[in-house]
This record gives sequence, C-alpha cells and structure tokens, in this order.
Amino acid sequence: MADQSRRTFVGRALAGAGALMLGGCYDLSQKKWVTGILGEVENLTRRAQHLFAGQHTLAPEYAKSDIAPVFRANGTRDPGTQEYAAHVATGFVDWRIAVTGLVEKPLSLSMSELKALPSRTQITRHDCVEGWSCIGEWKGTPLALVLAAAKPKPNARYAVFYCADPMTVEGDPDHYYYESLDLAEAVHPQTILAYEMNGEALPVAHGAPVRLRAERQLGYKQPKYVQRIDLVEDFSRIAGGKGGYWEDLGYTWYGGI
Ligand SMILES: Nc1nc2c(c(=O)[nH]1)N[C@H]1C(S)=C(S)[C@@H](COP(=O)(O)O)O[C@H]1N2
Ligand SMILES: [Mo]
Repeated sequence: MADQSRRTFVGRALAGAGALMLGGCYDLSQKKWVTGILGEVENLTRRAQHLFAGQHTLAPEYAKSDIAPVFRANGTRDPGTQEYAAHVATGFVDWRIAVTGLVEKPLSLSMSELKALPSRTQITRHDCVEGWSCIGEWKGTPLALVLAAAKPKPNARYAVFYCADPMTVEGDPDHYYYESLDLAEAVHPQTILAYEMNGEALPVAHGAPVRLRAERQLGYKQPKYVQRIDLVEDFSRIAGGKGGYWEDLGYTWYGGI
C-alpha cells in the first residue's frame, strides 16, 4: 500500500496497536442444487465485467515455501459472544451463511453445503494497512458460485458481509463488523469464502468457520466470521453509510492494492 496519507492516518488512528512483524481448480460437487450454477456464474461474471470495466487481473500467488511460519491474527481474535462460543463447542455444525437482499433465490447454506461446492486453493499475501504482510494458503468456495446460486437481480451492485463479532461503537450497542465489495470484486476468481488456512480448518483467530478472501484487497476488506451476505444497490443507509466498519471510521471504501 503506497498511499502515504492513508498510512499516516492509520498510524495515528491505531497508535499503540504495536505493529509487530512475524516471519512471514475446481472439483465438481455432487449436490443436486449445484446443477446449473456454473452457467449462471458465466452470466454473472459477464454482467459484472460489463458494469465495472477491465478488472480481471489476478493477485500474485506464491509457492508453499513462501508461507509464513506464523500468520499474524489481527482485529477480532475471538468474537467472544455466547452464541459464537456455542458454535465453537459444536464444531460449527449449525453455522449458516445466508445470501439475502437483491437475489431471486435467497440462500442459507450450512458449512457442509458450502464445502460441497467446488473449491479453489490459493497462496497469497495479506497486506494490512497497519504495515504488515503475511503469506498464507487459503481454500474455499468461490463467492461467484454462491452468488450465482442465489441469482442476483439486475440492480444488485454490492455484496455486504455481516460478521459475528461485536465491535464497540459509541451510541450503538448492537454493532458488528461488516464490509462490502462491488460485484466485480465479489465474482473475481480469487474471491473465495475460505474455510481452510494452511491446510487446516480455519482457526478462530482467523475467522472460523468461514471468512472472505478477496486477494486484490487490503486486510480490512477480508471479513472474518461471515454469517450473511446481503446484495444491495447502495450501502449509504447501512450503519455509518460508508460500506464497512473501518470505512465508517475513515478508511477509504476502495481497498485495492
Ligand atoms: N469480522 C472481522 N473481520 C476482520 C477484522 C475484524 O476485526 N473482524 N479485521 C480485519 C483486518 S484489519 C485484518 S488485517 C484482517 C486480519 O485477518 P487475520 O486475523 O486472519 O490476520 O481481518 C480483517 N477482517
Ligand atoms: Mo488490517
């Protein structure tokens, strides 16, 4: 991230946070309801490309030998609610990811339904605006597949991700981490709902049971503990109106690297 002013702002905003550096294909599913999704993905991708021109470049991918021995966890490391603790205790069998809003077919997927979809594995570098990076391997379901299954309506422009971790926001006791991407970024081939990290189930500190990886985006655009994806035309009336928890506090909505 080369934006000096953003870095300075972030540095001030997070003073005391202590940026410690630590060493740094598709397989087809059998599930019946998956049938037809792949064709839908093509339509959706074409439409998104049309809306937002020329966005098909891939983020760099790395070798296994580049994987950081320790991947730093940042922000929420455990949502700490009773509900979340109950999910941890039961191995997330009841965790669901809902797809709502401007879709023809709202969905609610269990983790096993999500994992039954084709997956992608990618070794990428995570860049946080606080000034640290880590390379890790992520496996998950391309978000394009999930969105295509829900059949976005023509006026859907953004995917808003709602997370299970409460954040402290003055005057708003019921506020959770949230983020948003435009549809082009949402259906990018490296945008996945990741449920494995470095070959193991996603740890709690990194967003168990499922977090977003949008590899051309900064760290704060990668929501952990995702429970709902809402397709909207406009996010100006959601929470602080800026499209994400950190955006509402002053970060730019566009978090591309
Ligand atoms: N739900 C949730 N998602 C989140 C955050 C958070 O606090 N809560 N922090 C963000 C930030 S700023 C970063 S850098 C990454 C950190 O991901 P990691 O803990 O896997 O390193 O998660 C992002 N997604
Ligand atoms: Mo971050």
